[in-house]
Amino acid sequence: MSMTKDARPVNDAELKQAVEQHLIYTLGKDARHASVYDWRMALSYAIRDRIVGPWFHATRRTYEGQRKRVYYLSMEFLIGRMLEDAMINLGLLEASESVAKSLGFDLRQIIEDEPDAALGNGGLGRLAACFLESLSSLGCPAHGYGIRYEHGLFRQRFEGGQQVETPEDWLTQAHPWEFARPESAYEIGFKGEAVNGDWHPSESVIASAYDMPVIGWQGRWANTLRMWSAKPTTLFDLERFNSGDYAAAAEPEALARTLSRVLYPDDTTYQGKELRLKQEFFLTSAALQDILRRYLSEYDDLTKLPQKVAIQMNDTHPAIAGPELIRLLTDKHGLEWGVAQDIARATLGYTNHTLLPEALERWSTWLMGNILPRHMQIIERIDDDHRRATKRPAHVGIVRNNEVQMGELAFIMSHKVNGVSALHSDLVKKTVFHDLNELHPGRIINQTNGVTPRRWLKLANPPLAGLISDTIGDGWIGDLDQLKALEPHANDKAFRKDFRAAKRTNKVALSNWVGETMGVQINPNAMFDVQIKRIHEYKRQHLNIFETIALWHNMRENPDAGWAPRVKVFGGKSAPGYAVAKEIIHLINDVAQVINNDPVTGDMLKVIYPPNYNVSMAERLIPAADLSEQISTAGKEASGTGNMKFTMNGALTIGTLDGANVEIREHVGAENFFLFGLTADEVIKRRRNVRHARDAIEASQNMQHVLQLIVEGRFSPTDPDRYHGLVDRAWNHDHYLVAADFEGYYTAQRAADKLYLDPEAWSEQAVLNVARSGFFSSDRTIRGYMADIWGTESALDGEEDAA
Ligand code: F58
Repeated sequence: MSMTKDARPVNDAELKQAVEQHLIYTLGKDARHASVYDWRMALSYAIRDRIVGPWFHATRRTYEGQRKRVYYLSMEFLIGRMLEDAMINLGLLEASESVAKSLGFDLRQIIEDEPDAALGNGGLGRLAACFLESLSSLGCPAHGYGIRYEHGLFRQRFEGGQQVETPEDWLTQAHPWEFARPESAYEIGFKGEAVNGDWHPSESVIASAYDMPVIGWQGRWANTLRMWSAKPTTLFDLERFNSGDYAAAAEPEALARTLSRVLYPDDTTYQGKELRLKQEFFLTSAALQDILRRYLSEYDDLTKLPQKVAIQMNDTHPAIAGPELIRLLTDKHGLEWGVAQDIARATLGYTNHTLLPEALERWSTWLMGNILPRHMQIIERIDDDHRRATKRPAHVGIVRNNEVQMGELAFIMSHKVNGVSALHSDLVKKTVFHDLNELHPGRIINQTNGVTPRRWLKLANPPLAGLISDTIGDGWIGDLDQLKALEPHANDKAFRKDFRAAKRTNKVALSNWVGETMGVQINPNAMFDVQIKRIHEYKRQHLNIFETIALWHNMRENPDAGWAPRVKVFGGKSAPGYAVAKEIIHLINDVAQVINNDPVTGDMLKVIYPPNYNVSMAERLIPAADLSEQISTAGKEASGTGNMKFTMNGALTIGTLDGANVEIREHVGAENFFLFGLTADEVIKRRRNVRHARDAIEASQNMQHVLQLIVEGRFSPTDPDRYHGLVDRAWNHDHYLVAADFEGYYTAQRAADKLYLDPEAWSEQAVLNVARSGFFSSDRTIRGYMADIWGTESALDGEEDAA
């Protein structure tokens, strides 16, 4: 039995009754004819009912205490499935299991029937989802604001080894976790003319709200994720409809809905995409109008806004928030320009997630002026004020080369700017914002990313979570630093045996799934070596597949050399327009085809690439991993968060000194981490030698074999020229220094082999990785944001008695 905030005890019988009632009265189904979907909906509604109490309670407490609220604006929330997460945080998993048994449905099947909400591309979107969960677990009053995309990230299939994209349709079925709020609707304008602060948009849509409650650990607090859906201002043209022109009659609706139809899947380049800019403004303006409406329902003095409101911009995607907030404060609420600018700055914070020049947002002044004419005026004035106030060098500024630099705009309009790992924040100061940092010392700070241990350890890895709780109690779930208490158990033989058994359970489960879904048999005794993330040249999946080819070649040359058996697992999607990344996918699949059918290497080496990597697949793969691949070119991966999930789940890392790998290694101990590769400084120096790749390849027999095998068509026998371009780039345009790092990587992999062959030594190191991973909880990260950026406190502190 568990107790939630609405003080209604939930026992098995009550939950069972609630499920039955929903089945009958919400779904209108007779239990005899109920499908998996029906049971899932009935259980979801029954669980959702238990969230509503804590949700109302949290809202009331926030109003009553006149508490400061955090607003997290993000174009992406990669939340994944909700049901299991909610059951776990409410302590209702066991009760649900017993209800499933007595009603005759399979709980696992129900859980897996839920579509995976993929409203994000990768790390940035998943971080936002972990943050929401931690904000609720910590009792920090907060709202997430996002877009309710009808279609999340595309589905990935492989045809002949190549990525094919199809639309994702998570909203085709009813979505039981949301509440439509048609009364919360705002008009969002575009285009038209702006004269003397008077903007008359020539187009407009309605942003209509849908709320999802986000329940925290133990059901003590719940916040809201509010997502906007675009609706037309006029439903349809009745006159045209009556005259029989049905397509034209529906035009206004179709045009408006386009705005929230699809998530942008491109994480490489920013073409001048009008729709993307409109989406960004749509989210931002709706959120700001909603924030001001809520503030004014409680207070009347807008100059005190920063005392009650903190707004965080997740990357520059909502960076139009600076100008939009100024516009609302001046044009709509009559504040003075200077006052409005100060209020906006004191309210806004900006998180930077990338240094890649091609991913830094900029919009042509023409496009900005066309779509948002009033904002273009405001941006120019902000820029002028800044120029005058700072006497900055001529090359610094928001508007440069007829483009609006969104990073500069976000920086100048924020009181704090943060990077997402220690190394990244340092590089932010030294590179993209070097000059602005000198003009505004102290504005850039670091907040190293984290992940929620509820989803990424307790939910994803029941065998290990159970073992940990049996050993040190379950306080770690809400306070991950308590994992430290596992440290002494690292040299306890009996504990290590149990630890290996937990890992093995996960590996067997994964092997069965791979067998069933892909028809490939893998050996659970082999080392599971996993690289899962978006496919990108800087993340260097090609370094990994090159090493796989070298290993295969050397195994064949010398089969009895005592190799450690391996399964190389890849997962991830390429941006649809990113040809080089797609070529890497093709190569991995081609190599898998050859290696998996080679009788010489047999069980010693397999390559697995399950299609359509998403949050749910990560929950399957990470707990089963022995080795975590974090091999980006140093200086390129802002932080990484997958790296933290693997560490928490007892995988050892093979990685470069990049992003949060640096801090992971410091925490777990250098001796428990397979390090290789150039440092960020060395990368820059090495690139100055135009022959860096050629020199490295000429010095590496392994690299020569790999490139030779590829170029002679060994993995593409029906199309031997397929990878000539790829091999040419490896020799001549190796921007990400694959060749320079190859031998170091190969050697580190052999050190991993050696350790793997000694299970006692391997598991001792793996236990230490888990025990020392407490720092990487997103609870710690959120506490940092609360203290250093938002100035907010937990509403749960001192609430123990009331709980
Ligand atoms: C990621 N960025 C970083 N961007 O690459 C990763 O190192 C970091 O851990 C993570 O953010 C969280 O801080 C990322 O995922 C995107 O997906 C953008 C989507 C929109 C277009 C530009 C890239």
